[in-house]
Amino acid sequence: MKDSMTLPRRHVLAGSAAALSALGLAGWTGAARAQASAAVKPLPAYAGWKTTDALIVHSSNTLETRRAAFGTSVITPSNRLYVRNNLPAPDAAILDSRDAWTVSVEGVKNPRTLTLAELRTLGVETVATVLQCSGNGRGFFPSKPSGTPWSVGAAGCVVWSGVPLRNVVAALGGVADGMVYLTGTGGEKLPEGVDPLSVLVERSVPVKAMEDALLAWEMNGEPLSLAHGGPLRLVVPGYQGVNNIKYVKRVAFTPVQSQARIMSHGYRMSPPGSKASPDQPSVWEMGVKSWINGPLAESGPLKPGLVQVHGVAFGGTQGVKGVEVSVDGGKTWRSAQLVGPDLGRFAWRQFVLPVQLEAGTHTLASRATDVAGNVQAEQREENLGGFNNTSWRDHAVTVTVA
Ligand SMILES: Nc1nc2c(c(=O)[nH]1)N[C@H]1C(S)=C(S)[C@@H](COP(=O)(O)O)O[C@H]1N2
Ligand SMILES: [Mo]
Repeated sequence: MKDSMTLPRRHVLAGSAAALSALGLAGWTGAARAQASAAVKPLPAYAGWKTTDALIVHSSNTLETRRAAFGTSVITPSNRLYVRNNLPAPDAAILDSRDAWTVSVEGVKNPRTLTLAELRTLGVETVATVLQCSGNGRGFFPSKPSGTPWSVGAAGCVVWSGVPLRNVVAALGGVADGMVYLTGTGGEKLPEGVDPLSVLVERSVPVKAMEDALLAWEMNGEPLSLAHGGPLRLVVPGYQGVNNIKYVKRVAFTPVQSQARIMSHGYRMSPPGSKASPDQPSVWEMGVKSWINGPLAESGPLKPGLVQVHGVAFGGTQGVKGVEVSVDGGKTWRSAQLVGPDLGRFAWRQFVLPVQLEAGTHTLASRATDVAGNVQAEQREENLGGFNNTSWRDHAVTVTVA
């Protein structure tokens, strides 16, 4: 571990004891160990500032927060937050002059292109939100849908600062008549030789989402990083990650949904065995969900006695009313305590329940209820893409006490 103080961590970690212990493989030997060590991929350059041992690198465009790395301080530190890019991240040069970044606002009475400098004059608001990929929990689908097999770590709770979109819209005369959707377009350079609509990151959400939306330039107290959409991001609180458009270049109020493939066919709740199509529900608002972040099996056997079962719970666009915890695989439940600051209805709440665990194997589960009375589902809703997994059963953890 000493070496890692003097050398960049990501070079040292590949194949090192630290990397294996981060994987929970400290006790492994031989072929399994060699294989696991080969599987430790370095962080991609645009996210090289992140904490290597807090993250699982699925690919250069998909980084997942380890379940044990969320901590218990509500906010997910930026250097531990997951990353998901559908296209390669833009060149870092787009951050060289942040204030000169432009966004075109269309489908309003007086459409216009504004610079980030101009946006800063229109207002500032701060909101804490759960940012979660709609594929979070896909790894629990027995049907093995294609796409990253995320466990729980394609999510985090972060604080955004920026201008409320409704302020911008008001300054431009209001939404034009007949508009039904709020459509955001990403500013990535598109690969050549392909139909732009097949790769463009452009998403539509119902126009009512404008009320809570921000054009954000700051995350967790720092100028927005390239990895998370800097210099400017459309944040749609309570909506699945894909609707939170990074490097946003265009915000349009539109009568119809975007024709981009990522909207028309991607991220649809397609029944198993069907084909994705635009008439199926899109992944928009997040459902009520919770999971346990400790204790976890990967930390090794627990000692008999008092254990603090803790985790996170959120309700999408609704606040969390309560969380129950089961230590017998869902047969019986007890109310956990919500702890830590309440950062509003779009943030997650931490919960904790002290329990006595005797020697044996225990399946721990959590089940959240939102303020509207919606209870976290027991079972996932099967679908082709492995989206919207809120199943408390899938998210249960089994620990050994010895
Ligand atoms: N411009 C743009 N915005 C995007 C994406 C993208 O590829 N390009 N990915 C989306 C998806 S699928 C998710 S889950 C979130 C991920 O946000 P993060 O990388 O900041 O964690 O960004 C969304 N916004
Ligand atoms: Mo996503």
